[in-house]
Amino acid sequence: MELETELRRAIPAGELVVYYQPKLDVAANRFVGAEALVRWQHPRHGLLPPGRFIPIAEDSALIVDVGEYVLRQACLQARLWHEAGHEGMSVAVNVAARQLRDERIVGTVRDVLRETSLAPSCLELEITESSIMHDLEHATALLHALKGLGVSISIDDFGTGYSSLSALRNFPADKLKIDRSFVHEIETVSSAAAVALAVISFARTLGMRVNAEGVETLGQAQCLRKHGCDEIQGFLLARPVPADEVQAVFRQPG
Ligand code: G
Ligand code: G
Ligand code: MN
Ligand code: NA
Repeated sequence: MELETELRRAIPAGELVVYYQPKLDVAANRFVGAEALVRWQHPRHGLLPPGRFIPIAEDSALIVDVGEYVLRQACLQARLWHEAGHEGMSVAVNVAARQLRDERIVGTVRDVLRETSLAPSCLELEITESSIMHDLEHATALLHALKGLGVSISIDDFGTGYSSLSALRNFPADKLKIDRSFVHEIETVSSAAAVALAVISFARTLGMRVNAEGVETLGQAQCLRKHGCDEIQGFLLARPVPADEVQAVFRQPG
C-alpha cells in the first residue's frame, strides 16, 4: 500500500506517537520545556522517524491532520507536566509550510488551547525560515494573528533559508533557532562559527531569544554559552523521549 494511504489510516488508528526533546535554559541551567517530534509506530516497518513520512504528508493536505494531532497531544502533555509540578514548562510544536498557508490554523490553535486549558504562553510554534520566506507578507500577517492568541513564535532551521535580515526586522518572532548544521561545525569550521555568532548577535539586537539545536558535545555547549546563547537542545542533554519519560529528564540538573 502507498505510504500516503497508510498514513491517512494511521492517524485515526492512533499510530502516531509524539516524542519530546527537552530544552535547557543556559543561564538558569535547568530545563524549561521540550520540542514535540512525531514518530509513526508502523505495524510492519516499526518506529518510523519523521523524515520518512513528514515530507509525504507535506505533499498533501495530510500534514494539516498530522499537525493538528501533534498540537493537541503536545498541549495535553504540557498540561500534565504542569499538574505534576513542572509549572511553566513550555512545549514547542513544528508547523509545516502548508499549515501556514491555511488561515484556519489560527482557529485550530485557539480551540486546542481552550480544550486543553493550556496557558498560551506555554505554547511555542516553530516555523522554518524557508516557509516564512516563501510568502513573507502572508506569513507575517498570520503570525501576528497567532501571536495575538498569546503563543510564542520561533524561527526554526535559522541560517539555512537565505532571508534578508531586514525582512526579519519587523517579523513577529520571539526566538531564533540556529540550525544544527552550524552547531555541528561550530568548533571546527570558522565560517559555521561565524554564522552561529552572527545569529546570536542579530537576535540580541532585535530583543529575541536564541536556541541552538543539535548540541552533541560539551565543547559546543561551552562555546554557545560563552557567546550568550539562551537555550540549547541536543543529544548531549537529552534525546527525544516518549511522553512518559520526559518528566524524569526535567528533574535532572542540566
Ligand atoms: O527526528 P528527525 O531528525 O527525523 O526529524 C526530521 C524533521 O521532522 C525535523 O525537521 C522536524 O522538524 C520534523 N518534524 C518532527 N515532528 C514534526 C511535526 O509534528 N510536524 C512537522 N511539520 N514537522 C515535524
Ligand atoms: O528540524 P527540527 O529542528 O525540528 O529537527 C529536530 C530533529 O533533530 C529531530 O528529529 C531530532 O531527533 C534531531 N536531533 C535532536 N538533537 C540532535 C542532535 O544532537 N544531533 C543530531 N544530529 N540530531 C538531533
Ligand atoms: Mn523544530
Ligand atoms: Na530545526
